[in-house]
Amino acid sequence: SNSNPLKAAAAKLTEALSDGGPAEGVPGAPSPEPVALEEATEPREPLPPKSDQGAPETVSPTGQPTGAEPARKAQSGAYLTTAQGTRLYDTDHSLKVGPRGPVLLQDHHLREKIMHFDHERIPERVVHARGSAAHGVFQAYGTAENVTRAAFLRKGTETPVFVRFSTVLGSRGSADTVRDTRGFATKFYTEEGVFDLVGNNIPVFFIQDAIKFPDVIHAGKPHPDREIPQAQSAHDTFWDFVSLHTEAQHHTMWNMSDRGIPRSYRTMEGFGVHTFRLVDAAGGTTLVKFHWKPKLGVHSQVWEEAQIAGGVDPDFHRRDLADAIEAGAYPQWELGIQTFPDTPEQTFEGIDLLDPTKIVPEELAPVQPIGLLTLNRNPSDFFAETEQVAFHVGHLVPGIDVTDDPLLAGRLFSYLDTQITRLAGPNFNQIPINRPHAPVNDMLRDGFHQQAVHTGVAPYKPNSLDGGCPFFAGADTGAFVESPVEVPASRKSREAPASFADHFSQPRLFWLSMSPVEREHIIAAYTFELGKCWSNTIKERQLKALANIDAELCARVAQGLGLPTPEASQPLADVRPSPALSQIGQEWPPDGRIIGIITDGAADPEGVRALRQTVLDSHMVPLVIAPAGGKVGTGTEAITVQRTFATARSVEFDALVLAGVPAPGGDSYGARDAKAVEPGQRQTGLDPRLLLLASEAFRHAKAIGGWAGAEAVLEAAGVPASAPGVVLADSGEAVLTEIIPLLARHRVWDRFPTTV
Ligand code: HDE
Repeated sequence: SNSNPLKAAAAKLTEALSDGGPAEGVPGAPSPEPVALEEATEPREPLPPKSDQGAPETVSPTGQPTGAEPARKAQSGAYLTTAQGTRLYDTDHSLKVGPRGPVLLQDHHLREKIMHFDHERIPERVVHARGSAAHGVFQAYGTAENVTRAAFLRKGTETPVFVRFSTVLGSRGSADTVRDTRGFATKFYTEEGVFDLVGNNIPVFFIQDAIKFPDVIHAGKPHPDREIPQAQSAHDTFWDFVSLHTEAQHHTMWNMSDRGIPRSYRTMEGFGVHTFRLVDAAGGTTLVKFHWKPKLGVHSQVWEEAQIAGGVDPDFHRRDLADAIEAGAYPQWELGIQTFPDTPEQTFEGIDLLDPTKIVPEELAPVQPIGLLTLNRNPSDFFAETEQVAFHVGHLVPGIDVTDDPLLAGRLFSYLDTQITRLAGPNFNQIPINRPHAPVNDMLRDGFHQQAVHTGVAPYKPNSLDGGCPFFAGADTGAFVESPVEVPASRKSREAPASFADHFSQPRLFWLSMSPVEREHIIAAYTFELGKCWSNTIKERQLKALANIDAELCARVAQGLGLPTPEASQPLADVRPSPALSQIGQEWPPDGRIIGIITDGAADPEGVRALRQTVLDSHMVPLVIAPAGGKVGTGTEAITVQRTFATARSVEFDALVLAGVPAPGGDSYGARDAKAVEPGQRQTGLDPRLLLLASEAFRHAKAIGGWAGAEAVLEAAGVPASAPGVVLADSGEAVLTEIIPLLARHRVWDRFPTTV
């Protein structure tokens, strides 16, 4: 109504000021009274502990509330303000001389707004740039109490956690669905300080010594001249390196297996990779490997799905994680440990525990569950939380210590160092997501982005001016005490132990542990990736490495590449397979699986509604798919269409159920949108997008079915009623009853033709 914006703003301001403006409470606990210095040269009684740096002063040095509660600082009050808190009346027009300019340099709001924008980006992580995260809780079973004194592993203890999943090679904006290793990093905010378990979804690594990390990453990243390909290993430099540097063959084999293309972050295992050393209350030590076991089982995409999802939904995993948490389907993992006696050799059954390219098969050392992780809250600010979280393998708590794995040693340096560039200074531990929940009383001072307003005059030890504060803890008062491990005397050298020289026995163990379908996938993956290489020398060299792993694997890949099959250059290792490595064979709860319910919008709306409810009652997620958006059914019973033939793609669904068709040959699923019909598909009279949905789901070995006339539609899509995992019944619920046991094994594996 008031056309003059200045006047309107002034009126608003007057109104706000007259009633004191909206109430803006300053949250946070009051900080302890500052201690006045009485006599600077006199030692005094010990000071009370300094306020926790983890919660910066809510009172400024001048005694005013600072509004320092970080999460809300930027968003308090009803009015738009400058960064200095001055209220604004316009943010759409720069200050000009008249409506056509010129723009005035004195426009402080314009300059502040643009200056801040210009600096909004921080460097992405040099590896693991693409990720997503969630908050949760870790509940300890108490089963590790006999091997570690870590307080957060005591029975019943609940510890807040923040978990970030990631791919390794791609940039921050790259697709989730690429073939790659996945990061699985967990920050435990324990009462004894932060413990970070910075793991991957693959239990071995490409290299045995940290000094090779820049080499493997330079080889895996896009080619330096054209910067392609993005986020994947299917290129010459990667295969050049791993074929020359054969200790990478084991990790590469896992990448080429289904583990390289997870179905979801919720269905990945996690591994600490290195061997760690646990310390019990009496100082006794045990060597361990950490495992995360997903409650929903380990499931992967098939390669064609991953490729399609990369195009239609590059955020496939990010969306899945956030949606599941929002829906209340909280993902869970059990933390487990494999334990080994801490002998001077640090080997177990002949396996060098300090070699990060080796696993210890679960059949030799079972994984013992020690606690449960539940992710139950999505971040509210991606940048503040997911992007700024800083993990570090050196964030350890009493009871958990490192070993001499040379890869781990390099990581212990790297994870602090990298934050100096990424988070621009040494005070990244004060960023809210990185703050310990335990009291912090360090003597680190100053530096860029210092948030704390410290008290006291003596940030050094020993001191008398601060009464000797702060004091040392002992092992009995929760100090982190390194276990006094003996280091055998030797001479300095740049060399690896002889046990690190075996590069082929474990990739062979992995290969032999796979089911026939999984072997087919591995062959196809090597053939695809090497087929993307340009240099025959590199392909031939990688085939020679495969020849040392398995003759059949090598021959099949060579055949796909059109190259001769080389002979093995050394005898093949005599290994016993580890059935635990296969993803196929076990059964898992169907919880959280996504069931697509296809309806033409007209036929049997009551049946669709009932099926949808049954899916929900079975702890799964129904998505109703119809030719167009809107509602199915009428009145209060109507249900919302969540995907249309234009937006649905098979990769999203774990199973598809097709609602009945009124009469055989009826046109209810007919192609209404003539433009959607592709040449050659017109003759069926059915919408080609529907046929694609069904045929893809069938090809990817998903359970598929329908009721009351669905058979004809499925036949037209090339889905024979007699094929395994095709369920036809009288009602949607009857179909679902038969589909649930199929989902337990994730896919209808019998549908894959296998030749190995
Ligand atoms: Fe990392 N790694 N890494 N890495 N890593 C980083 O730290 C590094 C390794 C892993 O979600 C960086 O903050 C070196 C193994 C995860 O924020 C950097 C070596 C394993 C994440 C770094 C390794 C990992 C990282 C990049 C060889 C599995 C993402 C940004 C010695 C056990 C954490 C950052 C997140 C991130 C260095 C090897 C897992 C540069 C030098 C082995 C999950 O510090």
